[in-house]
Amino acid sequence: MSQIIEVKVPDIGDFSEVPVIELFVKVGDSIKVDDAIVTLESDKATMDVPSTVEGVVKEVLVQIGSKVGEGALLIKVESGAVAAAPAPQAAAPVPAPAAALAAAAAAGGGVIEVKVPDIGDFSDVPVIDLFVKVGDGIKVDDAIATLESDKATMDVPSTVSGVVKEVLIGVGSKVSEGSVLITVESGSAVAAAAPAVQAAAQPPAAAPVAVSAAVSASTATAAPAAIAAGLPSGSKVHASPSVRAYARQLGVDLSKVTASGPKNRIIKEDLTKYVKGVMTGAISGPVASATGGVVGGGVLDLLPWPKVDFAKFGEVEVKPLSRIKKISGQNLSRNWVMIPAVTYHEDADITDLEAFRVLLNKENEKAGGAKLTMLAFLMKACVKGLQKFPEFNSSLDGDNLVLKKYFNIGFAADTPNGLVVPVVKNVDKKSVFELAHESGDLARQARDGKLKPADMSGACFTISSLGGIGGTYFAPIVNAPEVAILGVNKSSMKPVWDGKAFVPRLTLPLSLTADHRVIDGALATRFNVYVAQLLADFRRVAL
Ligand code: CAO
Repeated sequence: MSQIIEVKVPDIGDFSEVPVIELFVKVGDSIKVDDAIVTLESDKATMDVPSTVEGVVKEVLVQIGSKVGEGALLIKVESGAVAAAPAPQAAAPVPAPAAALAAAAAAGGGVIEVKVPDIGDFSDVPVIDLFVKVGDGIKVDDAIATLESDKATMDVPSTVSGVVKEVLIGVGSKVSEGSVLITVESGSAVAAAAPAVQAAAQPPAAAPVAVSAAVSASTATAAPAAIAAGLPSGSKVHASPSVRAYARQLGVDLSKVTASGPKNRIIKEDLTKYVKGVMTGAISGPVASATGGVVGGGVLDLLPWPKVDFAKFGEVEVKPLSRIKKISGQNLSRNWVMIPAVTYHEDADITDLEAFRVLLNKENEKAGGAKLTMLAFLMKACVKGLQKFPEFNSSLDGDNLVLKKYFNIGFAADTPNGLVVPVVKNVDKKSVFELAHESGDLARQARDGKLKPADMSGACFTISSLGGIGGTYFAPIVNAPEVAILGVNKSSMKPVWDGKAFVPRLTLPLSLTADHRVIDGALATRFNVYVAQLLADFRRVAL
């Protein structure tokens, strides 16, 4: 017996009012299960909505440009006897694990394997986050693990409710479609209720993960395992992979965010609201201690990363980012977006200082001592600057400025694996020789990948010296929660007017980037002028 079945937009994550950009069916068409009906395009992803029934299209209720959300009616289909769907919504094919659950339910509960569903063209995908352990109670849709391919991060949700009996993967395991993740003992009560929930609520088997993958790929925020491990896992919260990735990018602990989405899901707007709350001081949280102050809401509405098939234009090689690059990339992005930073330039006359350094090095060479570097002199001069202008030795914490009474200087070190920032502690209490020795030692350890976390923490101010390489000026990015960073390029001889004639002077280009919320232009320029004076006549450091 034939019947008319409505085909609606399934759960498409956190999207609503999504425009239809392609329409594949017209009245009279024969359609099969999984045939695409429309393509929807959100600001993050394009996704096909497949048919969940077989039959003949009787009515098409959308057109290109229509805006739809979950539950919007797309088409009506007259299904013949072939259509298996007993009721419109229940027509969605039950994913494989749900079918297993149904079987278990029929048997009055049991141990069910939860496997990796269809994840598109990915295989041997590493697990970067694991949200469950043996003994945990788990519900349908609770995230079990996050997988990270080279293209996307994706959460695998549970398709059953019950108690986790076995966890067959760990962080770092590689999985593919069909790999067993966990086994769950479903109670008979749970099992009895679950099949109906599954059939009604689950979109077609391939849809959730495929859509999520597209979203994550387009936002291009695959979270490095190290960062994910460093942040609270958010294991008991519901959020799509794109929202999780966005939260990692912003350094937000999802368990602190109030959910407003369906089934208590955290949606992007919840995250934005939380971050705005932190920025304005209405909520205290990790973002506040990292940045403080107020950031305009628009800043957070990031556009998706452009996705280009480069191979279309020529040969390419795909090389994974190093762990250091992934971590520093996340930090740099946050600091670049969230700090209203301005860079101020100054030239320091280091003619006499360089002559003094060369002289000391000659003497020292004879004595077999360590080589004095310009970096060591710069550290000493900067600490004098921090002492004279204490705002430079501070960090924002919400509405407060934390002024530090110790003087630790970080310095950017270029290593084969990326940029790291070792920290020399208590620079005010050390001689230039000691600073040269210690910074040289730390730079060596950085290049050998031997720095410990303690060697890279506690900095008050950072120096980024490109002087050994070249360059004229650059604009370094403030290393939050510090409020300023000094960039240094290669010194060069320049003609300087001494009132009567041009004289050759060795000139060191300085580029100071400062957080404008703490340091305004006048203060920044005073700092630069003072440091340049110290470098021009280093005797002043002793005063
Ligand atoms: N002007 C001219 N010459 C300079 C100079 C300057 N400002 N700074 C250093 N030099 C010279 C040194 O005197 C040395 O010359 P000699 O070998 O003849 O003595 C040579 O350049 C190499 O110095 P170096 O850079 O190896 O040593 P350093 O102590 O000055 O710097 C370190 C150490 C760790 C800062 C450096 O090796 C490094 O990694 N720099 C890159 C930092 C970076 O990537 N910053 C950008 C971060 S993005 O914001």
